[in-house]
Amino acid sequence: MGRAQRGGDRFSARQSSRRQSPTRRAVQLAGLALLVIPLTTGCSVEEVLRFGWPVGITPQAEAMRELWTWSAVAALVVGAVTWAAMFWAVIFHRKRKGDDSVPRQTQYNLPLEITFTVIPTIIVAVLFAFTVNVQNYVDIDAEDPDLRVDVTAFQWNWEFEYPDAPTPDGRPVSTLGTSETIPLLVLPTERRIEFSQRSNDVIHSFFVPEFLFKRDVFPMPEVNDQDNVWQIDSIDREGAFVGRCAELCGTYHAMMNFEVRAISPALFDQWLSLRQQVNPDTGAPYTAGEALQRLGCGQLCTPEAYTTYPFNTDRTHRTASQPVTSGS
Ligand SMILES: [Cu+2]
Repeated sequence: MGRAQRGGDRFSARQSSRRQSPTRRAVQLAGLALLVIPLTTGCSVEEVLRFGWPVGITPQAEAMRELWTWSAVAALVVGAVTWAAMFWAVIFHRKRKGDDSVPRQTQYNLPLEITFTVIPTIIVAVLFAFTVNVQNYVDIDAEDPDLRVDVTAFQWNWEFEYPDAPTPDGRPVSTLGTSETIPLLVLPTERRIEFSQRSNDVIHSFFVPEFLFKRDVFPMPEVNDQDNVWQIDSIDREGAFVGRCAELCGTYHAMMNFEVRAISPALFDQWLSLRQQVNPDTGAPYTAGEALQRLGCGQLCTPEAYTTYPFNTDRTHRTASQPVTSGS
């Protein structure tokens, strides 16, 4: 083989690699974007895999988040395979100029049709099994929870009662929200808590975004055949978390908020026992805020809610975003 011919071969090889370059460049760019976008937006892998969900604070929330993450990953994998097949057909099997022949027809290919039916059925069955598993865990009603809380919803506020903690007058410890105060739902971390909920009027919905869970609050749940009791294994992080009504229930629905205050079990026991005693300054049992203030555990024991604010019932009030101070 002469030197001139070898040079010619190298030239045509370079030419053909140049001809492939647009596709190759597109693939390289897509790969680079996949690497660079998560790195430059400062998102951690964990944050990316949450796909926008809040960070849950209960084991149930974490189980639901994992189900969501892996369902989304499975959907992305199926999506990538589908997009690849689509673009492969669009790019490499497109109609060429001057070629009017009909492409090879592949319909009624029985093995292919069976494969295309069986694979999605398996995907749906697997997703279904994982979903049922997590749902059963979220719906679990174990015997003897560490704490029981009765939740009552009404237009447009909440009452939280601790039925196993009576006050001197024999009624259970209760926290009632008003137009001026956001009710504080004080709960211990590291304990199994059972909520029983009912409504005094229309349908509401108990929703704490960090629980990644909400349940409709029905009037007369027994008559309406509703499972109104649910549990969480524990709250895994101390903090203040906003709670909301998630069912459109009338004029002030949007303002029907409360605040979960998750404190350590030892502090919670002190708080609950204070609430069963009379506050010498007022002559009445300690309110949720007074008892917290007495504990003095920094911001967590602030007597008023700070994740949301009370609503203003003055119908001529026109500044929606302005917080209203309680003055009490
Ligand atoms: Cu409501």
